[in-house]
Amino acid sequence: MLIGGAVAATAGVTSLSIAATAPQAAGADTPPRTAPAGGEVRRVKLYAEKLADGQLGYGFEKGKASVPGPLIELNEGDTLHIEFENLTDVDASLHVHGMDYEISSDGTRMNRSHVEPGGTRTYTWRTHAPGRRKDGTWRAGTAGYWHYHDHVVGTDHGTGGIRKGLYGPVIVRRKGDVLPDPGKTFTIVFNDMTINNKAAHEAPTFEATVGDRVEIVMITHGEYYHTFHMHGHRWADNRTGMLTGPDDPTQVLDNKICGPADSFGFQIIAGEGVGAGAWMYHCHVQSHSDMGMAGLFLVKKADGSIPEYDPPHH
Ligand SMILES: [Cu+2]
Repeated sequence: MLIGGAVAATAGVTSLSIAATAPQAAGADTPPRTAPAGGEVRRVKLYAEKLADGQLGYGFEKGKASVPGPLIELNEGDTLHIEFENLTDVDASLHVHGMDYEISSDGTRMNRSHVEPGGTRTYTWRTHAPGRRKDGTWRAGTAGYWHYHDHVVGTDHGTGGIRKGLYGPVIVRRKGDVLPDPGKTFTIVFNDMTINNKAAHEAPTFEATVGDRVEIVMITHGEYYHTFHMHGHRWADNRTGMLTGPDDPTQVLDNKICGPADSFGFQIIAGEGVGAGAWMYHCHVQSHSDMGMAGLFLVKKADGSIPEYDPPHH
């Protein structure tokens, strides 16, 4: 397993990924790669900084912050030490959902685990596999689609930080979980009335080729409830978003209600059974989609073309 510089070299600064094998689009015809067992102790640098447009972002390198922040991927049993440096001019922090962390890694002002401008602090996240407690009850594992965010900027709940873009995705995998194709994990955040803090009607576009195994991490922040809808593709409403077999009773969806700080994720085979096209994803609250909470999942044919797609002219 890799961390920090080695990962940045292979996966760019937008993703902290396990990169276990050489990137190779497997498509849906060959067995997908699967997650290894965890247990690694890993380290990474994370910066919070002001972006050119006045928003705030997290990034693995100075000057490379983004909204959403970079994807952090772990396997159950891994421990991650995050050396967080606050390059903004206000107090900021790192608070995560779903992980095991001590109060000193809470990222809140109440227990002085925030970071002053120019300061650094190491936050430690631990994860664990599921198992039986000594009392016989079952303890859930950490695996899931989670997220991190600031908890200090603006208010003691990080309302200003989240509003300006200080949030990002975390995926914890269980040994044997199917992995998406390299570079095909996309994060979609409904934050107030924006998608990934983009202006209305300028939601991000995601691209894949028919047969790619694509993974979506969907997070909600802000003031409103939304419904996340994807055209032409469906997922299962469970931890992985995939059914385990013919008798798995999990409901299959193409639309899911989501509220502030919710997160979920799933994998789809791009264009499976429906082919290439400019497939929409959007909030299905009608006034919200009309106000611009809609983007495109561009699924290309093998030759790169997208039937019936008329790209926007700027
Ligand atoms: Cu909405």
